[in-house]
Amino acid sequence: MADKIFSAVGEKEITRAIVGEYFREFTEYVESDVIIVGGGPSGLIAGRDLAAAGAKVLLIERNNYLGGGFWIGGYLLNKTTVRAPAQSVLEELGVPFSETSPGLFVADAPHACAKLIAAACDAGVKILSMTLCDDVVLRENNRVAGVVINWTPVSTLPRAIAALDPVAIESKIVVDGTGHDASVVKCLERRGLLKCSTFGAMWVERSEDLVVQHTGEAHPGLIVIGMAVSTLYGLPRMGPTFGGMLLSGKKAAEIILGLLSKK
Ligand code: 48H
Repeated sequence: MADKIFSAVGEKEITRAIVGEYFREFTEYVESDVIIVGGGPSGLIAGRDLAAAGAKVLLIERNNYLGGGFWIGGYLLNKTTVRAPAQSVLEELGVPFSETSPGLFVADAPHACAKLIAAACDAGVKILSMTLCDDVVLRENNRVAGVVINWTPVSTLPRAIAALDPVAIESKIVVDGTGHDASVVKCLERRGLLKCSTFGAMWVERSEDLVVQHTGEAHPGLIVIGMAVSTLYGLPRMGPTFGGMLLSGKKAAEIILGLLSKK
């Protein structure tokens, strides 16, 4: 066997590769077609469909992992469920599943989540992890035209140490996929531009239809998806079932493609 198995690459090349590629991509995506805030199931499927249709999509996630609440299905058990017709999304992603009662499908949550993340990446969605969105960019008539971000750890530092401004990035459309927090919606509420409710009690038979029906443009330039829709409009919650999240993301992608075609 040869003495050396790996190429003669040292620390400086590895550091240059990481820093160089990160900032090359960041510079390119400072201006995107769509910025999706939140890498949960609704944000990932929306990003995947948009990027697959040719849109330039940047996804911002405050954690160092994607998937949001999709890794675990409820009660900390790693099975996930969807109700018909959302099993079609599992089929599309190549996730194995079974029907446990008519119209109810169960899959391994880590498998489903990993496939969804991979599908978004394969389609061309670019991702900024450990990045917190804490404000919006507004233009004429208060149209949302981008977001203000900072590295997540900065938000945990004492103000005296981290008295620094965030940076702003621009896009034609911003998507709030931040789940229960509805973080982007709340940026507008702080300015009196949108009135935000709080998600209602559990009622699965109603909630998922309502989330998909209410998915759309809540304010010029801002599309709200997934659990953020329930928080914004005070809709009932659905508990550990994810079909509404997936179909909300897919509906949003269709709406956004329509909006982009007019810009
Ligand atoms: C950057 C942020 C910020 C921010 C939040 O919670 P999620 O999984 O969201 P959805 O809507 O795609 O899916 C909801 C689902 O997981 C769920 O919880 C359900 C169905 N609950 C039902 C019920 O009854 O409770 O993901 C949101 C993502 C997370 O990864 C956050 O870390 C991220 O958004 N995020 N990222 N900047 N300001 N706020």
